[in-house]
Amino acid sequence: MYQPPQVRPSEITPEGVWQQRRRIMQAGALTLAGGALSLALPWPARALTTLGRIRPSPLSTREETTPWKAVTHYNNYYEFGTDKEDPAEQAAGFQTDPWSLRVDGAVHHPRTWALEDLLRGQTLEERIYRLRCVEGWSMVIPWIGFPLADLLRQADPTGKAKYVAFETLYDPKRMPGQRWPILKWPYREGLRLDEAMHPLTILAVGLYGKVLPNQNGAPIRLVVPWKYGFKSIKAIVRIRLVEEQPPTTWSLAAPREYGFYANVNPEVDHPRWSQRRERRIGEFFKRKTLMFNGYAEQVAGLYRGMDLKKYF
Ligand SMILES: Nc1nc2c(c(=O)[nH]1)N[C@H]1C(S)=C(S)[C@@H](COP(=O)(O)O)O[C@H]1N2
Ligand SMILES: [Mo]
Repeated sequence: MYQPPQVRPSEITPEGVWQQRRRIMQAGALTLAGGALSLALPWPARALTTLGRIRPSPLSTREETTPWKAVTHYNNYYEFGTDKEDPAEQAAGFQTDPWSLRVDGAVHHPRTWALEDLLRGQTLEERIYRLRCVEGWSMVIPWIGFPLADLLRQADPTGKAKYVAFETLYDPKRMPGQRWPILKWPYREGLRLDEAMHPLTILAVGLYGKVLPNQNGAPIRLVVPWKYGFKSIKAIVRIRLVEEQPPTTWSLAAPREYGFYANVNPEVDHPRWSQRRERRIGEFFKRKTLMFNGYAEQVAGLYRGMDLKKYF
C-alpha cells in the first residue's frame, strides 16, 4: 500500500502562496458575512471563498514547485495559439461564467451541472503534482481540485461503462484557435474507467491558491499526473461514460506518435525523440524521466500484464 508522506501545509506551500491563501480565506470570511459581495465574484472564486478551507492532500509530491510565472506563461493550449506564450495573452478575456458540465452516457444519473453547484458539494484539496509534457519539459504545480471519482460516483456508471470520454468547449468565437483546422475540434481525451476512478486523477479548478487561470484550462480541467500533459484536457464541457475506447485528439492527429494510454514511460521513445530525460522548467540540467512520472508505486498495477510498447 502507498504510504502518504506526513506533510503540513506550511511545508508544502511556498511562503508567497501561503500569504495569498490567508488573504483568500480572509476574503472567504468576508464573503460569508455579506452575500452581496460574493455575487460580485466570478463563480470559481465564489466557490473557493465560500469553502473557506482548501485542505492539503497527502498525495502531494514534496518537490519544489515551479514558479507561478512559468506555470501561467509557458502553456500548451492550441485553442489559444500554438506558441507557449500565446495562451496567457489570447485566453485573457475568455468568459467562463456561467459554465455547465454535462455528465452522461452509460450512467444511471445523467446530469448537466452548473459548475457552481458541482463545486458546492466538493471538498477541495491542494495537490502538488508533476506535469510532464511529451515535448520533454516538466513542472511541479500546486493544483486545487477534487477527485474525478467523486463526480463519476454521483453519476453512477452502469455495467456498460468501460471508458470515460472528455470534451473541451467548442466555440470558435471564444476560442480563436478553433477557426483553423490545426486539430480536430473540439479537443477530446479519454481514460479507461479504472484510470478515471484512480484517486490520483483530479478535476482541477485552481492552482497556487487561486482560481484556475484561463491559460491553464479554466474553469475546470483534468489532471492525470502519471500521463503526458496532453491527457490533461482543459475547459471541459462534457464527460461521457462509454463502452468503447474513445477517439482522442492527439491520437487522431498522429496515431504513430501519440497513443491512447500516453503513460509517461522513459522506455518507450516518441518516434522523433527519446523520452529518457526531461527539463524541469527553471532548471539547467536535464533529469532522468521516471516511470509513470514518478507515480509507479501507485499506478503500475493498473497496467499489469499489458505490453506498454504496444499500448503506448
Ligand atoms: N483543450 C486543450 N487541452 C489541453 C491542450 C490543448 O491544446 N487544448 N494541451 C495539452 C497539453 S499538450 C499539455 S502539455 C497541457 C499543458 O497544461 P498547462 O498549460 O496547464 O501546463 O494541457 C493539455 N490540455
Ligand atoms: Mo504537452
